[in-house]
Amino acid sequence: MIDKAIERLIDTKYLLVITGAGISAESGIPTFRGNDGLWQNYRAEDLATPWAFERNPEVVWRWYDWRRGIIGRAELNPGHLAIKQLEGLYDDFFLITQNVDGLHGRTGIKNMVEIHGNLWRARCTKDGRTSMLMDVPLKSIPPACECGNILRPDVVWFGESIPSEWLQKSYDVIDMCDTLIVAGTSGVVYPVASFPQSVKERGGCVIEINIEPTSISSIADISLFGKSGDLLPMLVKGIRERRV
Ligand code: BJW
Repeated sequence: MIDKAIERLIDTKYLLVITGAGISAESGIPTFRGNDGLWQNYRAEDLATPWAFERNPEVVWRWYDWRRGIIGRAELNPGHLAIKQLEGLYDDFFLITQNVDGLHGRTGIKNMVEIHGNLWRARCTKDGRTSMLMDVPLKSIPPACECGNILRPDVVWFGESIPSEWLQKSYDVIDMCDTLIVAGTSGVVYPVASFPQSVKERGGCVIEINIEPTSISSIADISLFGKSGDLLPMLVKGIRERRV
């Protein structure tokens, strides 16, 4: 299967990569739906909502502070680095990440959208101004904007719309790509969960990388089961060796 994937990648002109929490798991960052995603008996899905924030902004901010602590200490793993190397192997390349951890950005990757936002950024609940919040732990919770109103994490919660600019960019690259690698996502959160199907409908090839079958596996042309930190570097090595 890996050979088939490498062959396809050698013939690829425009490569699109979509990543989820699994890509950062080998950096020690809990996935969203894994058991390690639990925090003080809360499920991640119950905290990543505007309703949870409205009810109790302090609890939600403490959860983000806990995650920022883990992420701040985390190192990039071979999967992140391989994706940066893939960017260098294609004239046309784009990454859509659902992760808010900012780790892809740390590799220096340029052609990317963080479609669910970034937890190092905060947004004013009143005027929408964004600012970076790099302190861990935060000095005050919930943190306040210069204007005095409270800040929220600049991420996309359930029931909220993806900013239209990011969504449009995603649809543009889906139209243009001929191969999609989708790595480390359970593929249950929309609209991103629908992107592999959209690529297929436009005649593109879908290569899935995950430690286990997901809802994407049934439509994937090639499924590679294993850790993204092992498989992605193997793909990079194979492309480099066999490209003429
Ligand atoms: C490894 C590994 C290793 C482990 N190597 N692999 C259409 C149908 C039905 C519902 C909807 C729909 N359209 C919209 C909705 C509602 C909702 C939705 O999708 N609900 C579903 C759950 C049913 N979507 C939305 O609300 C979106 N908004 C929207 O569409 O607005 C318009 C609208 C609203 C309402 C109704 C209709 C239209 C917004 C979604 C925003 C999601 N935000 C979050 C939180 C971000 C902030 C934060 O992180 O704090 O984004 S939710 C959470 O899930 C987070 C993630 O980015 C996202 C995806 O999770 P991911 O990355 O897949 O993680 P896991 O944990 O699920 O999976 C990890 C995978 O890695 C697993 O498969 C492992 O096996 C694997 N793995 N180690 C490789 N080493």
